[in-house]
Amino acid sequence: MQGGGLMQPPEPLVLATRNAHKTREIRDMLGAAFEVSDANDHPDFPEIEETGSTFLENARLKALGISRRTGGWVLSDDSGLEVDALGGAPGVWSSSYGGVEGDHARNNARLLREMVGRADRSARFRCTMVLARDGVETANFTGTVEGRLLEEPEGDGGFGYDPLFVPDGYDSSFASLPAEVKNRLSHRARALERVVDYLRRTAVSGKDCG
Ligand code: ITT
Repeated sequence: MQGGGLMQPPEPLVLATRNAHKTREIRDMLGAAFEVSDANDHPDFPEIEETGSTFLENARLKALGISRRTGGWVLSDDSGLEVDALGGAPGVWSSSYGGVEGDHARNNARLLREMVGRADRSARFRCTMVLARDGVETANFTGTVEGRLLEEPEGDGGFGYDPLFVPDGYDSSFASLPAEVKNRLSHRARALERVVDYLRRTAVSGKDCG
């Protein structure tokens, strides 16, 4: 999904996230056609409380909350892991599953505890993205990747649940596969492909977005 269009100045895109891992992946996937910044680059941006009960509700809260404060395109990402044997948990609560928001080691430890003795280890990552401009939602997009959970962590790349998740068709976790592989087939990659298609089709600000 590398962007071309180098003759054009890059299109500014503000990510409504404070998760630097997400930003890095999205920046790598988009390439040179977009000038990506995130909420960490804008200390004046508000903290957005994620009070929704679905990925879409939370993605909307984040995109609209930031878009009301800044011009141009704003893109949010609400994502998580759904485990079939746990009825879809941790789902929208993925980032605080272990009791401490953003503590990936605790989240993984709890997941392993909950999975003890369970034969069905199927799971998926899901990502919902909302694109907004001038405080209004323009469109939303989803992406998923199916896979299975390991019985112990493997690899030190990626973030979050990556050491426990093996995507279908592979034998290694997202954390041990090269970043280019994750960035080709992840839930985030699939949602982002749709965002880029949409921006191309609607010919944002009359420019070629890659
Ligand atoms: P922002 O809300 O600021 O974007 P966040 O990390 O809190 O950052 P979410 O509320 O969307 O984002 O929660 C996402 C959680 O889901 C994340 O903390 C991980 O636990 C998990 N997750 C999402 N995408 C993942 C990925 O690609 N690899 C591993 N875990 C992922």
